[in-house]
Order: sequence, then C-alpha cells, then structure tokens
Amino acid sequence: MRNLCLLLIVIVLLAACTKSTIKKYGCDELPLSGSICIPNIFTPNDDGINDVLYVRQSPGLPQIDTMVFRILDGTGAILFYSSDPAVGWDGSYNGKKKSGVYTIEIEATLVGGQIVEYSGTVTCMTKNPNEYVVDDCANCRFDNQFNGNGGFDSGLPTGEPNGVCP
Ligand SMILES: [Ca+2]
Repeated sequence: MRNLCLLLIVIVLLAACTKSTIKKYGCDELPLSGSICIPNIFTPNDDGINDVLYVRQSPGLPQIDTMVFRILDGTGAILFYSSDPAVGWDGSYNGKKKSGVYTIEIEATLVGGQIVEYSGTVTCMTKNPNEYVVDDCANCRFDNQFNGNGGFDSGLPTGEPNGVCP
C-alpha cells in the first residue's frame, strides 16, 4: 500500500511537471480574408512548413498598391515592419525567435483606391509543436491553407506534423 501511495505521488508530480511546460496559445479569432489575407498561426522552426508569415493576395482580386505591415509585441513595440508582400516575418526579433501571440497591423491601399485596415493577432510557435496546446484549433489557419481565392480553407492540409492542429 505504501509503495502504491508513493507511486501515485510520483505520477501526480510527473503530471504536474509535464503540465507546467505546456503553454496555451491563441487562434482566438479567424484570420483576415478578402483581397488581403494573412494567417493567424505560423511555425518558424526551420522545417520549411509555414515558417514565414506573409501577407497573401489573390490573383483575381484587387492587388496591393501600397502597404504597411507591422508586428507588435504585448508592450506595443514594433518587432517587424514590411512594405513588400514578398517580405514576410520569420518570427525573429533581434536575432531571436520567441513563441507567443503577437499583434498584426496592416494598412494597405489597393489598386483602384480601396483602403484595408486590419488589426488582429497571430500565434507564433517556434519549438516542438507537442509542447503546445492551441486554445481553438478550429479557428487556426496556416499559410499552407491559403486557397488563392480570397481566404483560407480549413479543409486544406496544414502540412504540420501531428500535434499542431492536425
Ligand atoms: Ca514550420
């Protein structure tokens, strides 16, 4: 009986320790779609899958004339800036990548004059995906799920290994 109690205590402690390393992250809201699209999750871990956060454009919709694309941290500091859709954020700031939820700000003028302003969030997962629990995977859209037609299709494969919103 004593051994059983010890075993139970060890199991509980192990479970507690394991749990403490799991971090919860967003996808609280659906990503921007339309003429300008941007995913709400990316995984800059250098595996070649959803590693860079790009502003995406659909060929059949009005294209970007001018754009300001910013990433901010929780304090409002600007971590990344781009005015070129071909230049995306690789998750790094001062040479380091840190998982978390960051703020996206986009201000763009489309060819034809329409103005798009967007403020939202992106979940950045830099390490082993098994470390994380995403709050609402049903809302997560990866770059691989961009459908080229004004949005993201949750039915398209993420390309991510099991553990990240499979
Ligand atoms: Ca990746």
